[in-house]
Amino acid sequence: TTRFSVGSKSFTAVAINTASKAGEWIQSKLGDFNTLQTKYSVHDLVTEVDKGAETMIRNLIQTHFPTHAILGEEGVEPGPAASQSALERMRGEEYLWIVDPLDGTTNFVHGFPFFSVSIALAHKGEVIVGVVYNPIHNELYVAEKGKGAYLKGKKMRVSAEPLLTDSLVATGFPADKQHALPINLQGLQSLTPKVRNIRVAGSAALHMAYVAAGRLSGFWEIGLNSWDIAAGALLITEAGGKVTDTLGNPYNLGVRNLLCSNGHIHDEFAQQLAEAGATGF
Ligand code: 2AM
Ligand code: CA
Ligand code: CA
Ligand code: CA
Repeated sequence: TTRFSVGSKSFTAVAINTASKAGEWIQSKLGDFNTLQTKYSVHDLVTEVDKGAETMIRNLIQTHFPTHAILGEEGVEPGPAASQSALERMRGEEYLWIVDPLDGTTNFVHGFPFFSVSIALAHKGEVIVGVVYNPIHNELYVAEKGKGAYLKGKKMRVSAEPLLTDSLVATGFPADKQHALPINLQGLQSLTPKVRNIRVAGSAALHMAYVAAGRLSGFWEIGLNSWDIAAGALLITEAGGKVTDTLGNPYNLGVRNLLCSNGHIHDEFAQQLAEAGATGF
């Protein structure tokens, strides 16, 4: 057993293979899915494709690593309380796979081509492998702790922008319309005049991959879950960026109010959110 493998079985190879298979299947189901239900609220959608992709991912991981634990969005009751308690139950596991089978379900449902599969592996609470896959662009983002982050065989590097004013940043409109959304709208109002522009494309994991790839200089969102963030967090740190909560505390699996960036704009970014009273609730 090494840090990244058991015998000849590489954790990273399994993560890559699994994300690819799930992503291709998801893409094949675009415009061709049946069940559509709402979960926690009318804005919280789930399809048979979310569930099918998670089952596929669980089966593949279990085949290779039967002793590892798996935390996946569709294996948890809807809503923030259940999501947090599921993480608290499982975060002490030696090996924990953290899976969002389809990040960007609303986009998938509408045929808006911006969604991803996110798979992370944590060892004793620390993310050691992170993979995000966008099947539409055929872009697979891979990071291993201490070994860098890669896109199509090329090492990724965060953007060099030193100032918020020259930065393209992204956010998400949280599903929690009562608490998180009003706070994020406040943040948006404060940030928009301070940055070059803002994008809100609907997949937290993919936004984070874009920060790692230097296509965005920062991203923040209130009220996310561990499976939205875990893989992207390693992509960004391995690409030289910074991942914290909106108050600037270092990333850990329990972070829900996320701020990530190229590092250079991080303090200015955090300060703007704090001044706007938009760091969370
Ligand atoms: P999802 O598509 O996997 O549900 C968009 O702002 C981001 O918020 C996406 O990453 C999306 O992930 C997530 N999201 C959507 N609905 C959510 C909900 N009800 N609770 C928490 N996160 C949600
Ligand atoms: Ca969801
Ligand atoms: Ca998600
Ligand atoms: Ca999801």
